[in-house]
Amino acid sequence: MVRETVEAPESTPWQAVVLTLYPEMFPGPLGAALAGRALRAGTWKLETVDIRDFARDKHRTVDDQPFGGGPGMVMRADVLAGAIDATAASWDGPPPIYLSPRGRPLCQARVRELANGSGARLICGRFEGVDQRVLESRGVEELSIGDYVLSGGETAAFCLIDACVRLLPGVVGARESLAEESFEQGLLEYPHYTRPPTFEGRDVPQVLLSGDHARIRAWRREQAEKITRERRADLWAQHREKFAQG
Ligand code: 9D3
Repeated sequence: MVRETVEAPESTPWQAVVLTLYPEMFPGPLGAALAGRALRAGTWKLETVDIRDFARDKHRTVDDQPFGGGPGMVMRADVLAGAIDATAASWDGPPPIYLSPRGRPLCQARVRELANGSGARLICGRFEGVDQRVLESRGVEELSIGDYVLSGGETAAFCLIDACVRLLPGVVGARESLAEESFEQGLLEYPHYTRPPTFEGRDVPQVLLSGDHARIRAWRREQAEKITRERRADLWAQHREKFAQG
């Protein structure tokens, strides 16, 4: 009988490559807690590339004034292209991602796709933005983390990487993943309580102490729906659509 040798899957960890003018900001918060533990365990790895290393002049210039005028500076296409291309040969993951306030909003579905792949190559901008031509020529995807203004892409990169890493196998326990599935029905979470039963005169809702698990489940569901309706009309409409009864 012929038996093929079944090799263990080549276990190359999920990889984040971050192109930035501030490599000293990394791993930063990703070196602590859940993500930091997973980093030290070899579940994922982090590489930073200093974009300034790809400047060509003696002043190591990475930006210039915008053609057409206007405020601020723009990151040069040639410098950024050099940094992207230097990381391309060893990369078998998706096209680079530019974290940008004009990107499509990052969502959990995209996070899941990225976490299921081999990694993410992230470009962190500073200045007003980067030259449009390098985004086009290198097939760059643009992602935003929300409608507020950051001072640069690095903190957005922390968010994206953190969201991916916690989905990698073994990073978060099975209990939490199950809890997440119910959250993915598209509702915000119900309120939580623990000891003491009275805090500054405020009692824990009686139902949670009743031991009646059907009533507790119904109460939590009610609360989740109420809070979603009040805070997130957009999520609520989506939820109603998905679970419409006729
Ligand atoms: C006045 C025009 N500004 C756009 C709102 C210019 C501008 C402000 C801030 C350009 C870049 C930035 C830096 N922001 C990011 O790099 C960024 C970001 C953000 O500011 N909000 C949400 N998501 C992201 S992802 C990267």
